[in-house]
Amino acid sequence: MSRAAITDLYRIDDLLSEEERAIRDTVARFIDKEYLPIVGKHFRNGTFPMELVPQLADMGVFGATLKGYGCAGLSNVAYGLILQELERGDSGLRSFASVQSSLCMFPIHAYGNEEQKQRFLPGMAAGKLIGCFGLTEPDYGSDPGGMVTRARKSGDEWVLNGSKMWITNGTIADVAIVWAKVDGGGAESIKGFLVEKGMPGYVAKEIHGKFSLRASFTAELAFQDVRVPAKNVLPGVTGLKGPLSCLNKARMGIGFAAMGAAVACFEGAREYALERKTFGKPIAGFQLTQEKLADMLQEIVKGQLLALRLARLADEHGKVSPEQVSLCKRNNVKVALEIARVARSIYGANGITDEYPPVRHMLNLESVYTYEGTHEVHTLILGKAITGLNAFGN
Ligand code: TGC
Ligand code: FAD
Repeated sequence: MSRAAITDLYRIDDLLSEEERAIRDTVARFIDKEYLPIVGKHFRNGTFPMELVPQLADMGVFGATLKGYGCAGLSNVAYGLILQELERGDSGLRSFASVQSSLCMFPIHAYGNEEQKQRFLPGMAAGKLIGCFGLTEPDYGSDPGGMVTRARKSGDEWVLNGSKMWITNGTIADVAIVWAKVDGGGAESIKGFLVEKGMPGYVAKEIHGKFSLRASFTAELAFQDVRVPAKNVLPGVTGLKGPLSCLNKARMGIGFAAMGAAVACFEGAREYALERKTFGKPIAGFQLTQEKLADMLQEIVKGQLLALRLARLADEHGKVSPEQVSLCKRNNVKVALEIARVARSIYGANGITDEYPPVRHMLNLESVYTYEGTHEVHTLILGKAITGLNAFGN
């Protein structure tokens, strides 16, 4: 059986439309030709290949599911397949696209006024304007409702004070969507502010020392009396449901994306196992290695079906429930992380180097396990849906 036929043992390909397959294959070719040859260098150096952004834009990656404003208007399935291929390259590349599309363009499209949409979306779709999403704070990650970033009304402006932590693309963003509580209110008062690069009092500082998501920029954002014009507030949403609705989109994409990392690890490990010989025969011929490969493939097939079903539900019904999203993100990231670890073991000592992909994916997936809602947060979202009891806090 060919490599592709083995990975797609259940012919999931047959469940996709021609358009979905075409966009996936276009992105896959881009990853193989343009990205895989350079990803190791970027991971080692802690950099991101900005020169590839125009090509990503040309393929319709940014704001892929949105309609109008230069966006491709694709299905959720097509978007998921794009993210799967990007993460087959590296989580850093996929994160760039998720943040730009689901976390920045989506809220402007869903909650912005016409002037904001015209001002930001076409440039973002073209990759000429980069966005970032500021929800997490140094002391409030899993519980964003506790955020202390505040905005106070002053004439026709808002005065923003506070900080955000672990913000993907923070140092390169032209616009940051910053979620803040207004006028001394609680979580129900949270609003989204479009904070633009260069606004006095706004500083983005790169976070160094990461062992994960190295081929991605991650920043701390600080706001000291930043005067944000009223025209830069998203008028269409108030409360925690604003940022959380963006997360639904991004988490659904991560369900597909994690399977991309898993496929890269599985295919690489299979190839390596067929070539590497010990005790006079390929390690792929040992039953223990075969069990590892069988477990990996089994979880990939299940995870891909899960992601596909979730996105189809979203396409057919216009929305999915948070617990449907949580189940997919929770399962697929966990199994992808296990697959990356097992793949790493098949490579033996070679597996700990950056010459082969599994340890890079393994390290990245540690972040994916934590961001977009930690594994534990998704457990509790499901727990609440199953029992009706809230196990989050008091
Ligand atoms: P709770 O009382 O449950 O809800 C508050 C309000 O929000 C509504 N809501 C949702 N709306 C839309 N989608 C969802 N998934 C929603 N979940 C809740 C809810 O109906 C309510 O609305 P209303 O109108 O009644 O006020 O809120 P809580 O404070 O108990 O928190 C719930 C919890 C823990 C599930 C939530 O806060 C959570 O998901 N925490 C995790 C935070 C998180 O995921 N942060 C991610 C930051 S961004 C990121 O990581 C980007 S990584 C880069 C990349 O993607 O590549
Ligand atoms: P904490 O909330 O402090 O959690 C620590 C541990 O406690 C976790 O294991 C958690 O599951 C557990 N825990 C917490 N509460 C409970 C509970 N009630 N019950 C059981 N266990 C619990 N954020 C953004 O806003 N924008 C971004 O662009 C962004 N990009 C990121 C990029 C990277 C590389 C990383 C690593 C993070 C990024 N984040 C971003 C932040 C990310 O969303 C948070 O790290 C995540 O939400 C968890 O918050 P925390 O790190 O503060 O952990």
